[in-house]
Amino acid sequence: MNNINDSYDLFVFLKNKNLLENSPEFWWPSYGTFETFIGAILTQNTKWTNVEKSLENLHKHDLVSLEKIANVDLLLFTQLITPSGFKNQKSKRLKQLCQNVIEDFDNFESFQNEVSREWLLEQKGIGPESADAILCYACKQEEFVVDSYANRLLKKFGYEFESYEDLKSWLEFGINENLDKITRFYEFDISLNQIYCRLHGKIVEFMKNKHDID
Ligand code: EA1
Repeated sequence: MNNINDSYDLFVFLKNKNLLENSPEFWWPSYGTFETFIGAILTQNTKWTNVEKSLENLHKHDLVSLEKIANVDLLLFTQLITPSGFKNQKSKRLKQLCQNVIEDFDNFESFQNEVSREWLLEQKGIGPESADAILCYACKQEEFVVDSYANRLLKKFGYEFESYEDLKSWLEFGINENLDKITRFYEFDISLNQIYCRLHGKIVEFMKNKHDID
C-alpha cells in the first residue's frame, strides 16, 4: 500500500506510470483555445468520447468560434451537440455564455486574460469544476481542476474531503510547497499551470483506465 501524505506524493506516485505518453503536452487537446471553452461545458455529465463527436460536428459546420456560437441558429446548434447529452440545456447555456463573454470582454483573447473565477461562477450552467477547467485549460491560469476522478482516487488512499474547495486546496498546496522538486523531474522549464494540467490529466487517465493503487 502506498502512503500518500500530500499531493506531492500523489504526483510522484503517478509520475512514473507514463500515463500521458500518448497525450498532448498540456493533456487537454486544443489547450488554450476557444474549443476548450466549449469542451469544458459539453463534457459535463458525459464521456469525453461523446464530446469529441459534438466538437467534430461543430468543426464540420465551421462553428468553433465565439462570435459564431453567440449568433448560431439554436435548433441547428442543439442538433450538432446532441452526442454529448443534455442538448437543449447545453445549447441554450453555451449560446448565452458566448453572448455574455462578448458583452463583458469583447473577444475571447481578452476573456482569457481578464476573466475571474467569480465571473464564471455567476454564469448559468457553470459550477466550480467547469470554472476551473475553463481557467486552467482554456485560459492557462493556475487553477487546479477537481473532478469525481480525483475524489475517487483519493478515497482509495483513505482521504475524504468535505468540499470541492477543500480538495482543490489540498491538491494545490502539496504542489506549490514542492515546486523545486517537481520542476527537477522535467527537462524543460515547466510552468505551474502545466504542472496542474498534467497532474489532473494523469489522475483522469489513471482512473479511466481502471488502474489500481497497489
Ligand atoms: N479524456 C481524454 C479527456 C481528454 N481531454 N482526453 C477529457 N475528459 C474531460 N478531457 C476533458 C480532455
